[in-house]
Amino acid sequence: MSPRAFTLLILLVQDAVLSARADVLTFPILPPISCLENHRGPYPMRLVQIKSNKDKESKVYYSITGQGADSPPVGIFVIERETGWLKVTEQLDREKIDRYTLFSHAVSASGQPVEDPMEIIITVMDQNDNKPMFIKEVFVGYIEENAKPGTSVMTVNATDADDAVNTDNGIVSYSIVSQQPPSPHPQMFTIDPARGIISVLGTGLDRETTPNYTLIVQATDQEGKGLSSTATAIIEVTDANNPSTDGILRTTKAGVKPEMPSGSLTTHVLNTATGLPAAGLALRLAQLGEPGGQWTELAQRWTDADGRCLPLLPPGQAEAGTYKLRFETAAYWQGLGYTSFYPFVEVVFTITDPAQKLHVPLLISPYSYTTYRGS
Ligand SMILES: [Ca+2]
Ligand SMILES: [Ca+2]
Ligand SMILES: [Ca+2]
Repeated sequence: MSPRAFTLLILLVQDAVLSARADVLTFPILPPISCLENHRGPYPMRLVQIKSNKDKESKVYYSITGQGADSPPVGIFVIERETGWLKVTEQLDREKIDRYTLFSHAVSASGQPVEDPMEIIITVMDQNDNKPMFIKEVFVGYIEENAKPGTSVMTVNATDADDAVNTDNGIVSYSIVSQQPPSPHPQMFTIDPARGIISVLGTGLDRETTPNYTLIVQATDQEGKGLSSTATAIIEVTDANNPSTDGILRTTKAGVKPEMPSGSLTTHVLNTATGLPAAGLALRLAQLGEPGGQWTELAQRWTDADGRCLPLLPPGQAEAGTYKLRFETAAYWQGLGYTSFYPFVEVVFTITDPAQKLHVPLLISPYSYTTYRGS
């Protein structure tokens, strides 16, 4: 039999179906049928009518096979046995399945095939139903205090589940929403909108006056015009004389003496729900006794308006060992009218080199916390 005898008639073109350029399409040149995800329906919704020319000679019955028809997810697509109307029975989700390959079959009343099976491809068209999502809640970067404008600091990344090939629904654009503190300039950093690379914009980075910056970064899809979400980028400004956190003192210029090592332990607490310092949060430092495993409390502090407190171990008082910082997070959140999932947060860490400055920040929301080794 000639395959050209099998014709496909696009009889109903709803806004869910946008592919048909002609009303009658002849096998084997079948363009994909497009169907919009999240279409409101009502369901079942007619897509196309399949028709065999053999129906002039005798009664023809239609059926479909393939993914979404008789293999999982079964029953997304059905065909009316006698009329050949192909229908979609429920809303499609492009992010789950973006393309279905079905085969239509036509048989006579006696069950004999009257046509070769015909391939029908249904592509699911995208709607912008996913926000960009940062791969982390908090990103941490380091920059040397004498870094020149243009020096890159760190990269932030967000993903978007939507289509970034045929639409801009999945194309993410990055921006900086805020910078804390806004000194010495409110725009000390800039971000590459396409790549998420944060780099130095302003001059005057100074570890002594501003040891770190908190940026709220935003990812917006549709190349900056669509849905958005935010994350926190912490930038630690490192000492030009001691740029690393490995505890090795280096001299950057000949004849310039490195700073005297000062063993001190500091922290700061940031509320990532607001991007602002967490003020009035109680914390305690304890040291693990060896042997015995008893914790001995060494210091108690409250965070100030900048989320900071006096050094927990003043210079010269650190010794190698295991320490624990306990942050009273529940009381802090309660004070703001929130319930915290974490009644307190304990960060246990090891000091191996007492001469090294150590900074242990904590970033909190009612449902998450992050800590990292600062400098
Ligand atoms: Ca979807
Ligand atoms: Ca989508
Ligand atoms: Ca999107």
